[in-house]
Amino acid sequence: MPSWKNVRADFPILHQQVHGKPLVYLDNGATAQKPRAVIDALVHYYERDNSNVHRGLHALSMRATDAYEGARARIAKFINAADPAEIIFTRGTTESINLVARSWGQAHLKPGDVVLTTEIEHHSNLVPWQQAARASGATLKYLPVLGADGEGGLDLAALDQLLTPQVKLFAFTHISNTLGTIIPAAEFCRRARAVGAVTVIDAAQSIGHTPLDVQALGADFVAFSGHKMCGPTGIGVLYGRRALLDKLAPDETGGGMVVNVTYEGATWKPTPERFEAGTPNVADAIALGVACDYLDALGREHIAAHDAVLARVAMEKLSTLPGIRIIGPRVGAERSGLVSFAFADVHAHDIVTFADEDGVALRGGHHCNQPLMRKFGLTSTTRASFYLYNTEEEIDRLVAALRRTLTFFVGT
Ligand code: 7TS
Repeated sequence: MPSWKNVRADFPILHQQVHGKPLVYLDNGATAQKPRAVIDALVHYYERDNSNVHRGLHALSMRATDAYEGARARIAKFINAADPAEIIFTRGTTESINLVARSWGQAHLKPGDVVLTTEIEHHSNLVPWQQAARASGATLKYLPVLGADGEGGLDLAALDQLLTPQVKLFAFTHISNTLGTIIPAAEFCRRARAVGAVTVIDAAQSIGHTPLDVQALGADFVAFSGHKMCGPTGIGVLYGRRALLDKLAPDETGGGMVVNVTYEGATWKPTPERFEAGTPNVADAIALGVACDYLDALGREHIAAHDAVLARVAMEKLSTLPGIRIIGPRVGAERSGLVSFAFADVHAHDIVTFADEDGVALRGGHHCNQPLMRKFGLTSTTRASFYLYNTEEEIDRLVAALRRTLTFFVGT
């Protein structure tokens, strides 16, 4: 088991004061902080190897190409993809999902087909499917979430009725960014496969927090962002099963993804290059490979256990606050390392502002889950989201900040 206190030393940004108080960073669901190794990889690349990839025969270009393709192989290993060609570099989860929605959607969806998603999706795994359905004439359906606060998880009984042979694609999140619910992704993939539906897993919130094996999950496509797993912003991945990717037309075209171009037309390179038009984000891809090394050295199973402890402690302590409404799984139930809550008389933005004065970074808003918020009769929640460098003492700082806020606004 890693020493979590020592882990903090790897993250330069954590060692600062905010408004005169030591920073407590609890906004990891939005983006995670970067360890020194990842920052160093970026500096090293720009100081020594910066060059365009796949194009030059000079030493720097070859070094950059080797490092870029090495990162692809490293990430394939990180998620146990069968083949590095199944890793397509994108800007992040949002772009990865859009790529599938446009490329796969255009080729496969027609009127009468159903795209199935769930009521708990982030807008990035919802709006692209609305667009794909609109463009193709397919129907979009939602697997409901149970309970007035989503505490019942997704409705597994409804899944039987909804997963008909008309369903061509089932897109769902692995971990909800607002509820903290962990979805039984392997079971969903198995049930989707039984009706011939392609699966898309939004792994934005799970990739850096729990072991993820695309083959064990049986997923067709998996989307994630580097910045939520200690990697840089601006880089993410679309994993796709080779057999599916090889049949898929590229979404973006241009330099780097073509074999032969005439004035009349062009032919595409094989997977994955044909999905990476233009100069790729070389530096950030390389640094993402280093983030994989960093997380694997700690052990993602240990990170998941650490998250679970922090979630349990936070749930126990937060539930003692007067008037708190916690959404998602109840105290004692399995949840990921994030907790969203609301108070009837205090707006989330006031909570976040007060907590910030105490050095505690939280997120308040709809968390890109507007339809879900509306279903719960809320416009916003406050969210504390934990990661490997957070401690139980920081949860005490969070609770103290919330008590101060409540005293100011409601006098309790
Ligand atoms: N899917 C989920 C489940 C997410 O939590 C997010 C980002 C995305 C997709 C989009 O990822 P991106 O890297 O392409 O932006 N979630 C959040 C959040 O909860 N607060 O800020 C960003």
